[in-house]
Amino acid sequence: MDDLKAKYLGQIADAGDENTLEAIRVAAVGKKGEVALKMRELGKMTPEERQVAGPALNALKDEINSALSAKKAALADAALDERLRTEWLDVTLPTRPRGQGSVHPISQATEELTAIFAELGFSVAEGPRIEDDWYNFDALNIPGHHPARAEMDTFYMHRAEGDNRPPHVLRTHTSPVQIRSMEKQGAPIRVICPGGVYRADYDQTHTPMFHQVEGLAIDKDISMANLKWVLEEFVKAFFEVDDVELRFRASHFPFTEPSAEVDIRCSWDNGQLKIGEGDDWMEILGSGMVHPKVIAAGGIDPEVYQGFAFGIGIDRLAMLKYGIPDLRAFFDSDLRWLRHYGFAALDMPNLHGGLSR
Ligand code: 2NL
Repeated sequence: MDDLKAKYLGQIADAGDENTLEAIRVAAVGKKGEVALKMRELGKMTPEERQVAGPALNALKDEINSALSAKKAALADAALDERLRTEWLDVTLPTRPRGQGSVHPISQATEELTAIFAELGFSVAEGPRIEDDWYNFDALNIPGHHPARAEMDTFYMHRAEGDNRPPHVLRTHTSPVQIRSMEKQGAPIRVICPGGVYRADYDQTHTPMFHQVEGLAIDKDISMANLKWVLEEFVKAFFEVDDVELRFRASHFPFTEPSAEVDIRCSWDNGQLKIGEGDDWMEILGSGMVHPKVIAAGGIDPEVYQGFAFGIGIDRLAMLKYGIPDLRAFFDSDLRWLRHYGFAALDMPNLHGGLSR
């Protein structure tokens, strides 16, 4: 038995790959392997001999099996080490200017508006796209029975069988990120939250995933006047015009009171959009003073602090600014479209260098 043990442990130690290891396993501890043959001889032994040989054979079998699995793990480790050594990528290398990739208009618009709000003192916050219903709804003053929940065409995610907690949702707006920012940072706070959001809706003007930027400013004396100025500065900078006129129309959102939808003065001549002049009005965003319940949900005292918030669709902003007619093409990954509407990489928008060159 000592010979058997020495032979097989030696072979296992020398094995260089999994196939060899499997062959050793079959020969040693397989159904017709050497250990099994020895076990068959137990029947011919005296009870006294059997009492010694039986446990010894079982111990041998165990020992060979654990040597096999240890070696198997070591081979897998070595294979992984080898892959990590050979399959690597230096992500710090400069890109090769092959003229292939381009920056998607949504990324471009996001970079541009981030640069504008940065100059206005807003930082950027991001958060999870899979949310629980407290952050997506309750904290925003949208209770369970509220029609807004149904109107939002929410994507719900099933819990595991037997888990009766409310389902997770794909966020329907980026407001949850602002609730999380309030919780984390407290007041005063000025953030924008750009990112992808989800609603079960698909037609000419709706895609099930789209992009939104929401803004939030909370401090001790914030009013609608501050909101109006910030939005005017934003619209002027984003559309690169010297003057704009905004029109605030009373509206309703559960998370703001009062609420206003905001239109900009514009003209559409021969399909050509001009911002800041003309006799038309175009709705571009929703806004209002943050509801005291929402401020409290963010862990801030609404008796001391108040603020404004707004929400803008990034995809539509990009369509308007860059003259892109069809929303759905945004998400087709058509290379010809991307080459046509895409922007040069490494050409980061900023206010002194110009936003979109
Ligand atoms: C729209 C409306 C809006 C907000 C979003 C917001 C977020 C917090 C608190 C209060 Cl944490 N409000 N966001 C406010 C008003 C309007 O979006 O139609 N967007 C396209």
